Amino acid sequence: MKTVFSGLKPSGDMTIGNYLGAMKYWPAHQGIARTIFFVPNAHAITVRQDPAELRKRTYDLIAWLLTVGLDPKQSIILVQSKVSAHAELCWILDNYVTMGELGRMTEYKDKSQKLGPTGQLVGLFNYPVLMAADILLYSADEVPVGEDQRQHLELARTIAERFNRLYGETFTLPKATVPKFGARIMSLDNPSKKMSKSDHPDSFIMLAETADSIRKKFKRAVTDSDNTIVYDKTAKPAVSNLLDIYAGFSEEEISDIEKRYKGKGYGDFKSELAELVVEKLTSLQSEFNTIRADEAKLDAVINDGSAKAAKIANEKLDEAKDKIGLL
Ligand code: ATP
Ligand code: LTN
Repeated sequence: MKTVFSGLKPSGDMTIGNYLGAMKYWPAHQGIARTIFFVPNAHAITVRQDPAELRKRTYDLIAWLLTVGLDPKQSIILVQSKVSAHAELCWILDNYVTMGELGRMTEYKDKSQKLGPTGQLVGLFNYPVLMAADILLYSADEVPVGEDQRQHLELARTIAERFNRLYGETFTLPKATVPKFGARIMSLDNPSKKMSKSDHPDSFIMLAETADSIRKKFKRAVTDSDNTIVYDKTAKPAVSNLLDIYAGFSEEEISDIEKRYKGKGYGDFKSELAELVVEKLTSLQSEFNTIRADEAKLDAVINDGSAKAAKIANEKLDEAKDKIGLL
């Protein structure tokens, strides 16, 4: 049975980009594969976080994972900071990757440029190695993520191959599985930038966004110059992004949506898109609110899942330590 593993970091409120590019696809793997999902909260501290907010968002995320259909009876659900093997394997793997390789990571280049010298923390630079440790500890075969994480997955694979070559078969080589549609939802006010939960509020729609705010944000979303609903990522990036969002929520083919809007303009399209998203998110939100209200139950999910995960992770960590001569 193959292992499917992925996670979302609690660095802001979940957006429809996180949902359409990643989370939405996770529950379908349950029952078919060994499924492990986690909250990489140690990754979130590579950018300054308010401690109370970080704690709250970690619970929010666990509640969202349950809301979209992950079942603690079928999947292992853990919080990264509860399993110390992640940090330990990260240190080991640090010695099998070069500064040059990490310096080429586009997410690091973008974030460090945006943050300036005081934000260029060692943890931010080392982020992809902790991510490799996360994945390799659980012998993940498939890691379902959005397009932006492909490069990090390739690095995890390179590190695993290098280690295996030196010490014999130790780590499973992971593969990114990126969805055909929705893998790169763009910002609503700038279709050349990916929608990101740590960006400014007009650029994204949160899963927790209110109905009024969803309507306002779609109304304000940038469009392209002619008034036609046609999917063309190069010539019409803004409308193509809105079509991706539409298709992601309605589960329709883009070509069917285009046909329905033939002869109609942006106004109709945007307001109907807003209503579709309002309907979907309102129903997810009501389920989320029920699940989120029971923090004791969330604690039980976290503790139980993290204990199960620690067993798997510690075994792999011990194997790696043994291979390189660490007692
Ligand atoms: P941050 O802004 O803090 O970097 P983020 O919004 O980019 O956060 P992550 O927690 O880094 O989100 O990503 C979680 C998952 O969501 C990953 O699999 C990532 O590829 C996916 N994802 C993030 N943004 C998008 C997007 N705009 N479109 C599609 N998938 C996305
Ligand atoms: N960097 C990832 C979050 C992440 C992750 C992982 C995803 C950290 N460790 C392991 C999959 C597997 C991101 O989505 N930005």
